[in-house]
Amino acid sequence: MKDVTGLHREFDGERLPPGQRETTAFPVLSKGETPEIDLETWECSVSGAVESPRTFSWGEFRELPHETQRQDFHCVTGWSRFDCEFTGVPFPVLADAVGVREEAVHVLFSAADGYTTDLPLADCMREDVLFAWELDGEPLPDDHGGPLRVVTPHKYAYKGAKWVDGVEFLTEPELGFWERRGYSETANPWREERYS
Ligand SMILES: Nc1nc2c(c(=O)[nH]1)N[C@H]1C(S)=C(S)[C@@H](COP(=O)(O)O)O[C@H]1N2
Ligand SMILES: [Mo]
Repeated sequence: MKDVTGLHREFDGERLPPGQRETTAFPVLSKGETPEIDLETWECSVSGAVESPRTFSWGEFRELPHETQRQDFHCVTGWSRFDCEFTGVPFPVLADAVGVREEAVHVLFSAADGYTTDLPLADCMREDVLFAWELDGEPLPDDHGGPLRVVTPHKYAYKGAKWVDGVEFLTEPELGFWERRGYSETANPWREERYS
């Protein structure tokens, strides 16, 4: 299994970012209710500044090349969970499947509960940014974003949309749900970029 729990070194930080405490529980943080999602009709649309915009059915998404990684998870409210095992599709694999155009600079993720979050394209084009459907060897629990969520181990976890069903490649930045409400656009845990 690929282990990316050492990625804090890239950011000149300790494994536990400043101001965080480690928890072995996995709290649920959602802005509202957990949406009901039917895999028969589930679709994820990939749109914007790409060569071949398309939607993926659940079966199509699961056929993309995928892998399991050991990752740490840092919530902006102050807890970190070490050694999560996520299985899914690395962001660059999805990007490759649609062909990202040169004008694309930013990405807006959207989700079935109306949540959105945004990141610069360069912050997404990392093998450790996963579209994940498994956690610790089990299907991703509904409350944690099942059937599919994004995980961003190099950012606070609000950058990872649970119940993700849209990925839009943008030519200009656009703010997501929490980013519009004062959370940091960059969200680097080792610099404690919590608020903007
Ligand atoms: N769709 C969606 N994704 C979301 C959220 C949300 O409310 N809706 N909350 C974010 C926040 S603030 C955090 S900390 C993590 C929490 O993930 P967890 O509930 O699996 O711990 O999901 C992020 N992704
Ligand atoms: Mo959060």
